[in-house]
Amino acid sequence: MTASGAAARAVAHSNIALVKYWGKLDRGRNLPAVPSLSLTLDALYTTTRVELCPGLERDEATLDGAPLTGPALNRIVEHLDRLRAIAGETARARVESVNTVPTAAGLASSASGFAALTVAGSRAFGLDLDPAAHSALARQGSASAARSIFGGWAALRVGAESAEPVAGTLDVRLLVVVTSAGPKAIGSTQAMLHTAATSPYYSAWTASSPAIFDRAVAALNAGDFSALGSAMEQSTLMMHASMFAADPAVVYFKPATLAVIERVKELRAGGNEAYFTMDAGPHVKVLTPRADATSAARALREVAGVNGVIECTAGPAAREISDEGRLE
Ligand code: 2P0
Repeated sequence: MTASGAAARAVAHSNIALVKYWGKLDRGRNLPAVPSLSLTLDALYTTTRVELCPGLERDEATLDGAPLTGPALNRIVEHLDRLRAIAGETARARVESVNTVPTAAGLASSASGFAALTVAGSRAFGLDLDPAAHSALARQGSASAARSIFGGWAALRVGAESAEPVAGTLDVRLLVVVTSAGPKAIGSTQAMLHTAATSPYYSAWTASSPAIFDRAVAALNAGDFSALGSAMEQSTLMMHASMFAADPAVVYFKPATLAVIERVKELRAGGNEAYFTMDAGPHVKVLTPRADATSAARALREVAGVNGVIECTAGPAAREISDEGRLE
């Protein structure tokens, strides 16, 4: 049994998939239908504190100071239930999370959130788990969170319980090009289930993804930035094509999204190595070698409809931190 009032705090960084996860092999266990390859980012992270409160009737959670309710709270309660089941605990918990970017900017990530909740929560419940076990637990909260347990490059293979680190020596920057604010029209979990259920292109997507993943990992191993970038663009366009063909279509593109993509292509034609990827939202993420990052960021800030560019480098693994001071 854990001592009453046990508390722990953890930080986990967001990650951006170069080769995308989109679709579930097993919905109940949340196992991915396609392999994904990601880079964990230094600048975007979530800090989470979990405190056990044995007198509490129900779990409570806040995000950036605001109480969570409804489906957002339920997802956290379900995750705490997983930890309680392993720990043999019954105590309810108070969860506080803070994101580095305002949640409303549309960049808040379930990846960093569930990775931080897993590391802080497992420790608060008295568990001493290794990264693979953290990753397997985080995956059940949100599959992309499995990758955020690891720093740098990480892969989550088809049907895998846990993500794994991937070696890579390329010195890259990831520019998060923020094109608009506001909540997304449809969340990624719902959108991927809808794509799988209605898009005739979904089977082509799942059939094609392993080869794109293999190309990307080989490019990373070889230090071939251009080959990595072109695999990255093919993965995101194929994922979005599967959504376009859903019924009704899922379209995250906005005019500014396309304007940024055009600018990336112009940069490339001008000798600046830059490649784009997009997730379940209108923002564009641009991968460049370190040497090209500053000029690319300057050019992308000038595109109409761009609100800002966040320059990121490879970030560290999720970790427990000292449970002291303000949550930030
Ligand atoms: C990814 N995305 O690989 C892909 C690319 C969005 C587009 O993982 O249902 O929140 O919780 O397992 O991880 C977003 O989906 O989905 C995501 P669930 P998740 O990063």
